Amino acid sequence: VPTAGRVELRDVTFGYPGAERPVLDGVSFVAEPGQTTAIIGSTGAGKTTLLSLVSRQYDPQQGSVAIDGVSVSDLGRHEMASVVGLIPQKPYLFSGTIGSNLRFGRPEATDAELWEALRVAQGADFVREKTHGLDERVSQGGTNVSGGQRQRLCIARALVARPRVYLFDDSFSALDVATDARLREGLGEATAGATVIIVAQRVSTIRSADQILVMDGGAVVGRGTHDELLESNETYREIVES
Ligand code: M5T
Ligand code: MG
Repeated sequence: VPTAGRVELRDVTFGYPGAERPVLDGVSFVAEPGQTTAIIGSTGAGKTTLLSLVSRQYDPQQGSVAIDGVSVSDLGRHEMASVVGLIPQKPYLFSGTIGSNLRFGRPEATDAELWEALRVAQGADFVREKTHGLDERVSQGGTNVSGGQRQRLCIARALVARPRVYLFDDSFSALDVATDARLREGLGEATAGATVIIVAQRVSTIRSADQILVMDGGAVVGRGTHDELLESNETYREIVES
């Protein structure tokens, strides 16, 4: 279990190529190993964009993004895969088998490790029901895996890779409350010691976080625990009470 993965953003400004206005403006925060940082904010606030900078799909125009003191721009693609596990808001699969998808970040993983990750991700049952199990073929646009199953496979894929940093982009909002609770309980154990950053909508997901960042219009407009923010932050109250 990793015990490092400190994420630090310093004064990050970013705009998409060709756009006139930046989407992120002066964002700074630290996410510590062993802790969960939740990010909350209205649609278009820049949450997904923020995660794409941490996973280095883009580089900021200003400021820095570092993991354990190393700028992510100094990490190679292969290295990046073992440092950061992103579970995207729109989960995707590669053409291949379920097993090859799960092994993407760590080709040497055993079948037992894949099943354990599937168990935690609440995906073992539906894979077991497939005729070919881990060898069942899936494709990018395939319909033999539902949206929710796709999401669980992406969570399992991240777990198999054992990264230092997990980025969950709205991975739990579509789950029913019971599955959500079961999944996050298992994840708590499986990701212990790593840095966990969760973009979330549900109060039950957010309130147990060690730190909550409130985003609005590309800026961090509040940070603290649930109780602290309820007390002090109007934007947080509006989001939580809506
Ligand atoms: C923030 C724009 C988007 C919005 C702003 C991903 C993406 C976003 N945008 C682009 O121009 N190009 C892109 O590829 O950036 O968008 P976000 O970061 O996706 O916001 P969010 O994750 O907080 O929103 P949501 O709806 O997921 O809660 O102006 O148009
Ligand atoms: Mg988003």
